[in-house]
Amino acid sequence: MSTAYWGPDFDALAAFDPEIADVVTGELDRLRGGLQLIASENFTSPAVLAALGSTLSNKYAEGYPGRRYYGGCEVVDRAEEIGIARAKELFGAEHANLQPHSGANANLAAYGAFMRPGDTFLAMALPHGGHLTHGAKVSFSGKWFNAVQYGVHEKTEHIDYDQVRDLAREHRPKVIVCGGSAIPRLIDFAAFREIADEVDAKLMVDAAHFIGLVAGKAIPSPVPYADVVTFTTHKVLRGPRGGAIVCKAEHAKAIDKAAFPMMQGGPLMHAVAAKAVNLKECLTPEYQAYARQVIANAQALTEGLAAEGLRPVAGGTDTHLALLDLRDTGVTGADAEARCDAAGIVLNKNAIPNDPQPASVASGIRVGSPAVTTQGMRETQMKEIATLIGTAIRDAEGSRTAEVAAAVRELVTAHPAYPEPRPAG
Ligand code: DSN
Repeated sequence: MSTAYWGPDFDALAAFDPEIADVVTGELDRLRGGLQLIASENFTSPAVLAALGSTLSNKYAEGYPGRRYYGGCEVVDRAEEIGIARAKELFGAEHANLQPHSGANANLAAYGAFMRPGDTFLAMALPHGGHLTHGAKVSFSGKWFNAVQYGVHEKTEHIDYDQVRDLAREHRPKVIVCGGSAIPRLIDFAAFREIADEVDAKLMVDAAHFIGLVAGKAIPSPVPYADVVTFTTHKVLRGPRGGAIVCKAEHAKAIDKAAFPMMQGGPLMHAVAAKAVNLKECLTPEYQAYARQVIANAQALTEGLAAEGLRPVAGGTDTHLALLDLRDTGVTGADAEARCDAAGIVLNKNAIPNDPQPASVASGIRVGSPAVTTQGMRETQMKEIATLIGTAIRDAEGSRTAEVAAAVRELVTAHPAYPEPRPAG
C-alpha cells in the first residue's frame, strides 16, 4: 500500500475561504449542540468522511469496473469492485450497483429498468408514509407514470394489504413498490411478493429508511422477496449521502443500464469508495449491536412520547422511527417542530394518515433514533428526551425553552457527536 495521502486540510480551507470554513464549523457546532432526531439522518464515521474527502472526487469513470469510457480507471475500479462485493455479502444479494447519487435516483433507475413512460405502478401514497418518488404528482414518478396509490388501514394504520391486492388486480401494475419515509411498522414482504406474483408485476422495495436495520440483522430482509431493492446509504446505514441498488441476477443488466447511461452520467467515485467503507463497517458485530439499539431506543422514545400525550400512529414502532399524532395536544406539527427547534431538539413535522392539515402544517411529527444512538444514548436518555419534547410542545409561550435547552445541552455534552480529540489522519 502506498503511504501517500492528500486529504482534507481544514486550515487551508479556513485560510482561503473563511466564509465557507465558517459554514463547515458552524454546522459541526449545530450537530453537536442539539438533539438530532430527524429519522433519515445520522453521523457518518471519520473513515467514511476520509474517503468522501479524497482525490477520488476527481475521476471520471462512466461505465462499470473494467468497462469504462475513460482511461485511468484502474485504481477507482478497485473501490467499486470492493464495494459491490461487500454489498452482495452484507445483503446476500445476487447483484449490486453503488452508482446512484441518491435514493430518488436509485428509484428512477429501477423504474427505468422495468417501465416505459405512461406505464402503471402501484405504491404507497406520500401522506400515508410513502415517498415523493412513489408517485407524488410533483415528482417525475407521478408525472411520467400512471401511479396508483395505496395507503394504510383507517383503523389499524398498518399497510392495508387487502387494498393493495384489490388495486393490483384492478390496475395490473408493471411494478409494485413498498417502503417509504414514515412507516414505523415492519412490512410484510412475503405478502407483497404474493400480490406481485398474482398480477405478474415486479416487486420493488424502497428500503432507504430501514436498510441499515436489515444490514444489522435487526429486522427481516426484503432481499429474498424483491426483484429489486433500492436504498440510500446515509440513514440508519450511516454511510455517505447517496443511493444504491441490489437486485436479482436476472435484472442486473437492466438495472445497470438504467443507472448508467439512462439516468446518470459519471459516478461519484469518492462516494462509491465511501459507500464501500461504510459497507465494511456494517459487516461488523458492533454495527449489528448498534442496529438493535436503534430499535430499542426508538421504542423507548415512542413509549415516552405516548406518556406525554402524543399518540403513536400504528400503535408504536418496530423500527428506527415513530410518527406521532399531536391532535390531542391541540398543537400542529409545524408549531411542534418550531418549539422543539427553539430548544435544540431537531425533528420534523409530518403528515399523519388522512391528515386534516396541509403538509406544510401537518398534524404530526416524525422522530428517529439513528443519530442519538450513534452518540451512545440509550433507553434512559430516550425517556428524558420524550419528556423534553412533551414540555417543549406544550410550551406555547416559550417560557420553558431555556430550561429544555439546558437539559438538551447536558445530554449532548455527556454524549457528544464527533467527540474530541479528532482521530488522527
Ligand atoms: N427526505 C427523506 C426523509 O427524510 O425521509 C426521504 O427521502
